[in-house]
Amino acid sequence: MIYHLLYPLHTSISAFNVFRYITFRTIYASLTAFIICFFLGPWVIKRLRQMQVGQFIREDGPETHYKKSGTPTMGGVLIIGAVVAATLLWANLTNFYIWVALLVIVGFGTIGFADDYLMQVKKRSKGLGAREKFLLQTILATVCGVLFYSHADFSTQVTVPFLKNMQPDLGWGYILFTILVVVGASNAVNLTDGLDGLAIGPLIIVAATYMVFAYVTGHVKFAQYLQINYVAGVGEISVFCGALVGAGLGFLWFNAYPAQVFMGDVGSLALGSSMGAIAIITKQEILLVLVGGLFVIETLSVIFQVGYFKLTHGRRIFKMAPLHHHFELKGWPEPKVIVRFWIIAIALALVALSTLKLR
Ligand code: 57M
Repeated sequence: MIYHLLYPLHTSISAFNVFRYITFRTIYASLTAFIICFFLGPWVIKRLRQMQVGQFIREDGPETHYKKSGTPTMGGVLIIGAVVAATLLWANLTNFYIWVALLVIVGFGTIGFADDYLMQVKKRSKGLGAREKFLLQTILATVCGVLFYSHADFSTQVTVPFLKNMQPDLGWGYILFTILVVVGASNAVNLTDGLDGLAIGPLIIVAATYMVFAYVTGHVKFAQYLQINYVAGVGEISVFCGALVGAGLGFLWFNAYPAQVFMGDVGSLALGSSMGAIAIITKQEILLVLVGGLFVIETLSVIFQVGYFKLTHGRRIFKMAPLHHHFELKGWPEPKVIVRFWIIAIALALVALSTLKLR
């Protein structure tokens, strides 16, 4: 809105020219989202406590988690609110990709909210239920896939990292591919969100990495120089990524060990799916496996553990899956697991950024 209100005035006030620049608006979207989370955080946490949205802690988990009982959850509402407000303020609202990104974060957030609400407030033990949740996620991701597919400027070719000449065209199959990426990413983040700051830290790193990809993909000269596909309008997604980074940092302030609030499914599903949608929009779809590699590792640990557990009638590869529980049970203090996982996430993001030059 600020862009639409103030940029047109640049003809009389030349300083307002600055609102044209994506870089400037990205920085301010980030600061706006951070300030919203930082200042509204204590109030939201208090309200969640009053609503008795306190986390129930499973007794089959690591013992160190018992003391977390009663920590308010559903802090994701704060993150989503901050991202949406900052994006509406600083982005160009005539941009198609911005609206898809907002649809994804609000839509998946609503599914997560329903799940949390049924579980935490209505005290229904299983929330929405795995099948209902998966069906709703698939429907929403299909809508996104159809939106991309029917958008004239959007290519259904997939970018394969390191191989610039290999770009398979999936045609309508791109809709199925979108479902896989968006639903997969949202569930991967959900699985990872099991220690203080464990999910939000890498999410900030992923958003910052894709902020760079979005900017260069939407910039004719940079795209040409880096030999990546230029996609008109995608640069605007850096504003959304900036808002995610700012909101993530603001939330981390309260979610840092020992956490005063958890994000809940409302946060994990919304942020994970946004990550998937951004990877699709920037045409760096497969690279998400590397940028968000930590989430992939956590998910694989669950797949292997559950598979092995079933095949061997109760034997395990890890002490407990997802992987963070394994290290906790090995006796690593929680902050050590968290910070080491962040370090891995940063290293993976750096490798992913290097693909801009390695192709
Ligand atoms: C939800 N939820 C956290 C919080 C957060 C198939 C199976 C592997 C699925 C998996 C599962 O259910 N995962 C999805 C994970 C929970 O956090 C809440 O959930 C939201 C995210 N959806 O925002 O509201 C707990 O995580 C801890 N937490 C923090 N800090 C945070 O910032 O400490 C969360 C955020 C919170 C809190 O303790 O209560 C969760 O872990 O439950 N299931 C599992 O992860 C279970 N694994 C398992 O059963 N493994 C088996 C195999 C054979 C399937 C095995 O390895 O033997 C474990 N989860 C727990 N206890 N809590 C098992 C034991």
